[in-house]
Amino acid sequence: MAFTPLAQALGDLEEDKTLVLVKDKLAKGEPALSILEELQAGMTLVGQRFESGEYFLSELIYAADIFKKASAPLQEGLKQVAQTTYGTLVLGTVKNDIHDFGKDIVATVMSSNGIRVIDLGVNVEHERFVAAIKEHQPELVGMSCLLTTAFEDMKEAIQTIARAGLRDQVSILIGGGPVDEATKDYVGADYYCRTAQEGVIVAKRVLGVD
Ligand code: B12
Repeated sequence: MAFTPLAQALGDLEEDKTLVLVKDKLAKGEPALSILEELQAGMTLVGQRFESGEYFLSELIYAADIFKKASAPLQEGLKQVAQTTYGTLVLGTVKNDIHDFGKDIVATVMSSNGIRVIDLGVNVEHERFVAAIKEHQPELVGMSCLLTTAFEDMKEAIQTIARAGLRDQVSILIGGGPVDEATKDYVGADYYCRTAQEGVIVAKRVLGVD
């Protein structure tokens, strides 16, 4: 896979270069979402290097730190003031998983597109999804999951929603690094979304918004 210079700089843990490239792109008027996609690709590269043993946990933590700094100036660009509220999304990172960058971006981008977000945070117990559905009556539930070891938890969370008799009332969207279509089928979700933006497209389709 070929990486853009920005993705490569983040993948190589070149903090200064990453921050300068983001600044330049913003100054040139590149959309925040496309800059974010490059940063997401950079984190994929970090993940690959971690998996292959080239990077250790300290590098993973450093990459997270660079990502946080690099994505901070994008927040303004990601936020638009939505005029209307089309529906509600209950969102959380599943039990046993504490990754939250992706989830937070989903929350920002969904809110900017007129979807009210109830953010349950990370390491969300299955029953908390159920309680939030009962309380907020959302049309959509979003689950973020970055660990294959937590797929089982995601499946269990969806089964818990089903056992509570609430499954037919919500569309369940899932996403996160190692998640794909096969995961969606395995855990019994309705939609797999590769990016937050894809999530918005799916959410609007479910809500009947053009
Ligand atoms: C940064 C990072 C960390 C940081 C997290 C910081 C934080 N606050 O989130 C730290 C260092 C804490 C960390 C810890 C660990 N990590 Co980690 N981490 C990563 C890394 C490098 C990047 C993740 C990230 O932030 N990406 C950037 C964001 C923007 O992308 P994203 O999350 O994918 O989200 C986007 C889309 O996927 C989508 N999306 C995401 N969720 C959802 C949900 C919905 C509803 C929708 C619509 C869309 C959507 O929208 C987002 C924006 O477009 C990944 C590698 C990777 N390829 O993902 C490994 C990775 C996820 N980690 C991994 C591992 C193993 C761990 C640890 C177990 C390491 C350890 N030995 O302790 C721990 C686990 C802790 C735990 N219990 O959760 C592995 C998981 C392997 C596997 N197959 O399960 C990975 C894949 C690295 C690898 N290749 O080996 N990690």
